[in-house]
Amino acid sequence: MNKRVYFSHDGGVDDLVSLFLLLQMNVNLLGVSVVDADSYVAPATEASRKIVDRFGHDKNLTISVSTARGVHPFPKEWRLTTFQQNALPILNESGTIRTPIATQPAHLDLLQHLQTAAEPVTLLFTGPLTDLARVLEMEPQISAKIEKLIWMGGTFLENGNVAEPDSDGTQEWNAFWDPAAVATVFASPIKIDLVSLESTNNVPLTAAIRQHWATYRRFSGFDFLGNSYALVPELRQFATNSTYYLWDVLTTCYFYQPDLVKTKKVLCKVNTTAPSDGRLYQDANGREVTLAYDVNSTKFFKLLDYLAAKAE
Ligand code: AGV
Ligand code: CA
Repeated sequence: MNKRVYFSHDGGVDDLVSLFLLLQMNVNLLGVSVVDADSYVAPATEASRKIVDRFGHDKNLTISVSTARGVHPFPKEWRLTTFQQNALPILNESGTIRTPIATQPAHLDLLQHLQTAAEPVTLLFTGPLTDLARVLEMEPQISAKIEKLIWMGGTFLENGNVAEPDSDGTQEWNAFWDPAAVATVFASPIKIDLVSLESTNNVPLTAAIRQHWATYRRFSGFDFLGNSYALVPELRQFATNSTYYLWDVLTTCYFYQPDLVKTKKVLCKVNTTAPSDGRLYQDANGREVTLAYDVNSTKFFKLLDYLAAKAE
């Protein structure tokens, strides 16, 4: 298996862990871009470069930086974890960064990778869709170069994961950050796989998984997982707005091993009017997406172990 993939992430703990995991997979990772959404983009970019240096098995990659800014910014408390993750000693042992920053901003970097690709490329997005929407607006026919989009975003559940005064609580955050971008991408002919809250709600961060990573901390991949997830709260007595799930990590593992989840086809639209902007809803006249709605968590955690053990 050697899938060709371009990865766009937004610097959260599970975004950066996703980059770490992608680097352990037997795939052709063409490019990586970072968005200033669930992070601050400068430390998120530095951390990405250091992860490629430390865990990239000498892959040559450049990291591009997005100029996009959200309609509804993420809470500062969540964005701050990027500074801590970027400061982890395991990423800073050498004291220098080798992996370069791309000369072009993220949307142009993505466009160039697609234009020069000999075969269609899979897009893996674990943050908002702004840069893809920009590319589609600039060059609509570029969708022919996109094998499919795998996106961590959205939900059809009654309750999303946004708790903000200008929201009705129905949205998932990556969709809420830039609802118009979701509408632009949905209006394109691209094939879309959604890893939404339906499936990610089944994989919360727990004390048991923390303990598992701690037990194996003598291996650098597990140490990186344990230290990264030490920055965010696990599920305790009940789910709160801050409870962390393995959202992006499930999405990245689904890209590698699609049989981890159950999927179904859904016809849908996105709302772009406040206070429901960013809400997905089923509609017989909507566009088709493949929705992951359940996950085999035993298989999922087995793949995580396999990948973490491959790191050196
Ligand atoms: O909505 C999930 C998305 C994922 O891409 N992000 C976190 C993941 O990177 C936003 C988010 C929702 N709830 C959060 C989030 C929380 N409690 N902490 C940090 N980020
Ligand atoms: Ca994310």
